[in-house]
Amino acid sequence: MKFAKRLYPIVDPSCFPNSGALLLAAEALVAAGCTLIQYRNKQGNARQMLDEARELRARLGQSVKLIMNDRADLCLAAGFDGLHVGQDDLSPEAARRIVGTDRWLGVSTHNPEQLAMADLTSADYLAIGPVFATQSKANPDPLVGAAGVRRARELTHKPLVAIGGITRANARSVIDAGADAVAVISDLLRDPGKSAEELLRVLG
Ligand code: TZP
Ligand code: MG
Repeated sequence: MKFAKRLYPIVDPSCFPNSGALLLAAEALVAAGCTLIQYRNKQGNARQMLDEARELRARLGQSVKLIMNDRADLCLAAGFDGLHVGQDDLSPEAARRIVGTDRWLGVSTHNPEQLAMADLTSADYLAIGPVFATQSKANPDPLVGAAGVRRARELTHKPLVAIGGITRANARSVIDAGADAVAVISDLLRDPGKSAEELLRVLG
């Protein structure tokens, strides 16, 4: 696989006043040119998550790749295109058995050891972070900085996503350090369409 665009937006209901606002933001991201969106919900129950995920799919159509965070069951139930797992979720191989080979599987890592281990799995892409300070994750791992992205790039040939504190101001430096794409939550919250256009522009 290859990322069509260098921006990987994540929408998280904890950042929006209600479901309608999240759906509008996702539509604005797509209108701005985003072709891949992750749905990340750390608080909702399974029923709420599935309802919202199905609504995202219905509103955005099939041309956008939708990635479910954490939950293989909801990935399948909502008809999503991929699953993203972290170090405390299903292992990459357990997740792969559920989602199959046609869906994308991404794996989060936070240091060179985890990155090297994940590189040995069937993951389609790897994530490294947090690169910079972030308010969007509870109990974040230590920051890896641009140097951590550079080290990760040396350790894998898989597509590499950098995450954590990435903004219009620093996104280019993260790509220059070797990331193929940047995953962003907070720098897309204010005026998502315009923010995404600007990010896409600086990412080139
Ligand atoms: N994993 C590492 S940092 C992070 C996640 C999910 C949050 C990224 O959000 P933001 O607001 O772009 O820093
Ligand atoms: Mg997870």
